[in-house]
Amino acid sequence: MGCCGSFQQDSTVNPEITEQVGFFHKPKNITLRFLMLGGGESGKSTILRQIRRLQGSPIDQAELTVSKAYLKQNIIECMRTLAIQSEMLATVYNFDTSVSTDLLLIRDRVAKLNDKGEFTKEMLDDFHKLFNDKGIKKTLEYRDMYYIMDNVDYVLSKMHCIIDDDYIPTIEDYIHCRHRTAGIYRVGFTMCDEKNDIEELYEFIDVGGQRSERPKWTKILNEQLAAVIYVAALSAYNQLLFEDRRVNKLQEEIALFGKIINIPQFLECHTILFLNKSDLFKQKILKHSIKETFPDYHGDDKNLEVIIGFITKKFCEQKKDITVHKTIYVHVTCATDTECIKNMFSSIRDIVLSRDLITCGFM
Ligand SMILES: Nc1nc2c(ncn2[C@@H]2O[C@H](COP(=O)(O)OP(=O)(O)O)[C@@H](O)[C@H]2O)c(=O)[nH]1
Ligand SMILES: [Mg+2]
Repeated sequence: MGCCGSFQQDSTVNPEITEQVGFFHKPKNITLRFLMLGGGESGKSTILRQIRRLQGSPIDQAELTVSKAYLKQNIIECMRTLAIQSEMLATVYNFDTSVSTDLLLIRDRVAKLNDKGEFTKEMLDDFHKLFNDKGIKKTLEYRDMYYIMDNVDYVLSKMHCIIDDDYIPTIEDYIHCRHRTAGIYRVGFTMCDEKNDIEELYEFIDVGGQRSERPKWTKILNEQLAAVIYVAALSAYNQLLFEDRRVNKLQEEIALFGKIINIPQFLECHTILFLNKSDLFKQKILKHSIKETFPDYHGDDKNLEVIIGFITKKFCEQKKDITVHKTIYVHVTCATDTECIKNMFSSIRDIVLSRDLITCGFM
């Protein structure tokens, strides 16, 4: 792989200097535009942050600083959820999730917090005491029974640093920070091949995934795309949709994929399916059988490979017109793992370049 840089860096190249140093050979341009689609919280923005981190579209200090406010909100929201659920699980299911009596007042205080409010040192004290309580630890173990953000372990393990006034979030913090995407967000960067004769201009389009955000997707249907990247969370197989607690999240992702793959404007571009959150999926499958969601699964409910094959088939069966030849490229990913996204990026680059170079007559 050759050089890379952001679009902004490119526009500052001075043509005179370029000529003096003898770059008479101007690379050909190829634009590769990717549209990232999928339900809310499937991991689209996390994947894009990883790609930016890896491909020289720098994440600057200002962005990291902004993420601090969201990390604080994430911590408050997670602690509030744990406080509410510890009481709920104990009352409704008689689970051993109640906090010790000396923490009852703190639990009630935390259960009433507003995540948009200020994060004070007193709150950190409350969180610290509560988080070390046996009942709250048990509540976290039952996390599949209620909604809590997937970054809960990460943000709570860092709460002491994040509250510090002088602390600037690291790139790793930024990757794990949950901030709901609203609208349409574009990221661009350039790369050259080894011989420096083809300049690849990449553009990734990220969108909000919640039902309320989806009508905005029509604005981008007519863009010239190299590929649609559809991100679905494998770990959602036993979760309910945030927007409608009657709907299974993975079933909704499969149905949504069906709507997207059959849109006529997308028939000409590549379709890449990321089955994401494989780390959470691996842990979960040991405790909850896939048969609870898919009674038509008759295989071994601990065999990851077979289960993933079954889920992949569910997605691929959504293509309605069997006369249209279309390969769906499937990758199992963990968006918080940088190495995994590095391999995935190199493989999607291979997929789109081999076809685009053929159609451009370079091969
Ligand atoms: N453990 C784990 N968490 C993930 C993974 N991908 C995303 N997340 C977390 O899931 C939450 C939602 O991710 P985000 O990228 O905002 O989803 P989006 O709504 O599709 O853009 C965030 O808290 C991420 O840190 C993954 O592969 N594994
Ligand atoms: Mg997002």
